[in-house]
Amino acid sequence: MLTHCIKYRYFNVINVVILICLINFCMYRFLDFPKSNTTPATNANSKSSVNIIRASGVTGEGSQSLLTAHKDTIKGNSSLDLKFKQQSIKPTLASSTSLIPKSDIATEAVGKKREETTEASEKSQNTSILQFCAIIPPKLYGPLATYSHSTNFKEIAKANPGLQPGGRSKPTECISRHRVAIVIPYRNREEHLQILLNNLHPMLMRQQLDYGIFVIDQALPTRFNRAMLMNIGYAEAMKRYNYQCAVFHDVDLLPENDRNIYSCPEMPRHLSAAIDKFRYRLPYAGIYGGVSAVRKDQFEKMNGFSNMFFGWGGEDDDMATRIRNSGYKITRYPMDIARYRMIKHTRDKGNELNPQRYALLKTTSKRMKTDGLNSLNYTVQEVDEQPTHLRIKVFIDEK
Ligand code: UD2
Ligand code: MN
Repeated sequence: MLTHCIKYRYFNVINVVILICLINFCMYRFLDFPKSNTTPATNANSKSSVNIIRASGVTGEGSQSLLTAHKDTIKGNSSLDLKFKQQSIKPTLASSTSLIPKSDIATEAVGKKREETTEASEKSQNTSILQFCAIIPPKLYGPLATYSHSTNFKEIAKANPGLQPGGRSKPTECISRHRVAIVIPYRNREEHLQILLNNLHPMLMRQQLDYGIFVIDQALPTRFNRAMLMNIGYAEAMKRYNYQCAVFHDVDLLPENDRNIYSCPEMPRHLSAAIDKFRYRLPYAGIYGGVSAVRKDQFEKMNGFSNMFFGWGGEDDDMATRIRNSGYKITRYPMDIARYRMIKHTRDKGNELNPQRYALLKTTSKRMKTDGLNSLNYTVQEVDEQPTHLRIKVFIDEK
């Protein structure tokens, strides 16, 4: 009997074990209960990390770095390695904006640079060490409305705080990348000068230039000589400061886009490519009149402008030949940026059409070595420091 009982109990125990196994199997198969915690940690982690990326809606560059971090966690890298990896993924402008029109890329770049500059200026305030300004100035507007009213020079200076006597200015928040002498050939056009300066100063300040404005005023009675006045302006400016380049600027041209940056160019730049007077088109391919910029070393290699063009016309074409002969090329910004409005005017007395201009243009190549900066001869009659510009009155002898 005892042996029977033992056998029976034994049988019961086996039955119970089988029953438990059966119940367990059914629960896993049909009810999908959690697996035991002996499952490898890697699987669990990878699933939850990917879910985090999707759930938080992070896409593109951000998700990429998160994903990299996640993969490294799986491999068991240290958090230091992770940080390094995340930082080494940098967004590229091209990849993130490939579908945006070119003009908008410029805006985008300006925006990005603005952030950088803010950061830079904050840093500089903290450490009191100034950094170079951003390559693309952060506060540009793009297309500009031009002001046509003439205001006296004092008022213009008042409206542009930070302007130093003599028409000097440079950014205070960073070190300018460009030291530019703006040279204006001038005689008896005060209203135009007021209008120009009223438009120019705010723009040049936004462009974060270290600049000075030199108005070279030709005394009567000699015929007007625009090119020689520009040589004089260049020479006088260089005596006063270590400018890197010069912008030669007609008094009656008002810029219509502040992305037309008056910076020192790699190659001579014709800034006034599109003028309302010429229906915003180039009248001819080699035109170089109006507003142009040139680097110091290049201007000196060309021996500056000619001193021999008295009266209207030809001096700009002579310069275009000098540029070519010196191995340089005239460059221009796009036509929607290099835009100007010319203040309406008639031909000035003392600046009549120069009948010798065509004959002179035939000899540019021969003449340029001896006619220019190295043969410049003039007398300074007056130096007049105005709040908005330095006016230098000069006498030129017409032999
Ligand atoms: C064109 C050119 C200009 C120059 C000129 C021929 C363009 C846009 N402009 O201008 O650069 O080549 O032909 O010489 O291509 N000025 C005075 N007082 C005067 C006379 C002239 O201040 O009595 C100055 C002033 O800066 C003026 C500049 O010289 O803007 C050119 O003279 P313009 O305006 O009479 O000549 P314009 O408009 O035909
Ligand atoms: Mn003009």
